[in-house]
Amino acid sequence: MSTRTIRIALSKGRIYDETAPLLARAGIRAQDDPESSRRLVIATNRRGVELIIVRASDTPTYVQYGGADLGIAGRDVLVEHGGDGLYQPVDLGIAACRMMVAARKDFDYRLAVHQGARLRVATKYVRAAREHFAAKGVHVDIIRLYGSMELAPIVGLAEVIVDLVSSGQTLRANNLVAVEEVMPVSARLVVNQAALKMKRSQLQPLIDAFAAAADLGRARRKAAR
Ligand code: PRT
Ligand code: MG
Repeated sequence: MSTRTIRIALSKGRIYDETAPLLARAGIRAQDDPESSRRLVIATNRRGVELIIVRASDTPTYVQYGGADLGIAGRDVLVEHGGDGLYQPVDLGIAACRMMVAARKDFDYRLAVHQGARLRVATKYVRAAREHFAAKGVHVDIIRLYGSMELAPIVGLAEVIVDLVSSGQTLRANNLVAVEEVMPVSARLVVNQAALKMKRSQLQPLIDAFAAAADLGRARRKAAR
């Protein structure tokens, strides 16, 4: 059987930083550093395996339409995308954080919810936010932003935000507090469903290698705690 090139879609920054060790454990090393290179297609030490560098929120789209066979994307990004055409076989446990509802310290979120107040919610996670508040029976007006959500409650654009929190420093620096969890977030391996059928013999070993590398990473993090 002829071998076809396998493309893996990744974003720079924390996804690449935390994926590189998993790739290394799977025997894959990038020939250029995506952080410093301007190349968007990066060869690896493995013939027939290349990395493509995309915007984090574009990863599921590249994989859905077959621009890449595999990709690594945060659960936050996958929920907003919807997951059509994607198989999600492995939670890699990397780039972990929590999606939270946050508000100004002087805003009584519980009371507002209890009183049935209509809340303005500023977020780039429109779908996740809508589903979260609908499940709680809270009426909301979603205000879509593309970044710096923390500013919205400060200037009165919204009562609350839905954003990712890891250390909590960004919230603290802006006098905001997390009031509720929307979901825990970590990065998942995603696979193009059609590619998995057509290139199963090439893709399955890679998927298995990612799963084993993720298990090892999880065991190491557990031992370090
Ligand atoms: O920057 P760009 O618009 O290209 O995309 P992106 O911001 O989605 O990409 P990137 O590389 O910043 O994040 C990629 C993925 O990392 C996200 O999709 C998440 O799944 C995951 N991740 C894990 C995070 C964080 N932790 C995180 N803390 N993504 C973003 N943040 C941001 C958060 O939005 C907030 O502004 O960091 C800030 C809070 O951090 P703390 O430490 O101050 O709490
Ligand atoms: Mg970012």
